[in-house]
Amino acid sequence: GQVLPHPPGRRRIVGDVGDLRPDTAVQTIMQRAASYRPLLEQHVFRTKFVFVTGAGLCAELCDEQRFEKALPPALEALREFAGDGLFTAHNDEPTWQLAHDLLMPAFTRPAMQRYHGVMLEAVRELFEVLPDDRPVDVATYMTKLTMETIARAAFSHDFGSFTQVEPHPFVPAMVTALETGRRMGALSSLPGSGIVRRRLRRRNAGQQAYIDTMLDDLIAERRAGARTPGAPDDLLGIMLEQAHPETGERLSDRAIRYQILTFLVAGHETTSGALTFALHYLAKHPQVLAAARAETDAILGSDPDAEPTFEQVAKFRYLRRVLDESLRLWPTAPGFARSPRETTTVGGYRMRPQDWAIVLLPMVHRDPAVWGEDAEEFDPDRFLPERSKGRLPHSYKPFGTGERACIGRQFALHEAVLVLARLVHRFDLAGDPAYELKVTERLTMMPRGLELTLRPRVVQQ
Ligand code: MNH
Repeated sequence: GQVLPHPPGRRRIVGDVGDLRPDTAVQTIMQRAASYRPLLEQHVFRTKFVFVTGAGLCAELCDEQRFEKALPPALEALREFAGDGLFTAHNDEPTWQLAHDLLMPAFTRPAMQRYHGVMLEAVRELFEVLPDDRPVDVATYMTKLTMETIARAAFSHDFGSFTQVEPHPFVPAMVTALETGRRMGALSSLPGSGIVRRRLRRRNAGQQAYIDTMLDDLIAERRAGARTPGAPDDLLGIMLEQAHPETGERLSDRAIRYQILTFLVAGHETTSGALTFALHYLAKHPQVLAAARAETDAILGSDPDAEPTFEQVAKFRYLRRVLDESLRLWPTAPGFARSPRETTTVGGYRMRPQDWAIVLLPMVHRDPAVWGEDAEEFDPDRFLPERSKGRLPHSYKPFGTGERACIGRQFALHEAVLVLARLVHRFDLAGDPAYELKVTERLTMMPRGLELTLRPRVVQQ
């Protein structure tokens, strides 16, 4: 067979496990990959991983004619939790097309207008509970906000995140279930791990039962009220009431449960991570913060309670660049996997349909061939139209690619820009100057230990 570029250190049995730890695995691979472009190979026990680190190779894998989405072990493991929901469905599973066709209309521009009000209200409630005289853990509050926003917008369900100190019990239950899935996935390549996996599943049973009951109640509640006029036409309403316009097919209750879980998971942690990274960079770069704030003042005026209209959100061009640049350095979904439709050669290596490679986004997004020698620096102006012109296509992919790309992209961008605008317009951001960015990994990337004091701004007249 062919020999792929492989950093030294591979051992018998464990392969390249070395100092890989679940909560820093992506960052460890990033370090190992430092001088491996456009790709490298790693073995974790018996599983072979190919990571794509170069923008040119990423562009090739984004060619939908030749390649398609693949489910690497981490996503395969997530099926334990989210089944054939949109995110974890195999390309040829019929539920994907059905759910995709049914739900796409919920992410069009007119639909987004309906979510705008939900997003504004969630921010208002956040401001009521956000302490403004002491450092707060930014990720905690951003996660409450995005969780509440997706739950209300998609399922008209209030999690009460703002009125409780502790997160809604669904959140730890979900984290445990996800963690169990991840562990089982990691074990799947280990011979003789059946007993451990059964034990893990048993230990998770209580959490899973809690989640299942909650979702069943949510569905039953809505079913009971379905005939009352004015039942909300949110994602849940669409899934319960609509048949496919051409085939007449409907989603089963089980399929609906998987989609709800998918949207709750996919729809909140990625966005809260993006917001938290952006706030970190804003606090670290006073000139960037000043420019962002000047923009909010120009658009919203001097009243700190002013809320943007739907149309105004698209006008925060500078804040959008801040967000884009944050997602360049720290794409909160750090990768996606691709397989060739037919056996082919990429970068001089043969790939068969059963092979897959993971596009390692933080590396592609820092490829100096595209982003320059200062690729590691935070500079929102990289995304100015005049500087983006002529850039290699597919060198910036925080929302994935092709027909399996993120369905919630516009939702996430609208929400994140709106929240950033309200925050920088209203507050001064004071961080600990000694804080160095630390990143923790679950399924997504999230700053760890970032604390900021958000003091009401002193407005100079
Ligand atoms: Mn989202 C798919 C990133 C916000 C719902 N999302 C993807 C993929 C990436 C991604 C990357 C493709 C994964 C793959 O190819 O395996 N998503 C993000 C990021 C943010 C985000 C970085 C925020 C920032 N995502 C959201 C939001 C929602 C959402 C908000 C819901 C409202 N995402 C999805 C769903 C899919 C997805 C559903 C699966 C789409 C499909 O395969 O049909």
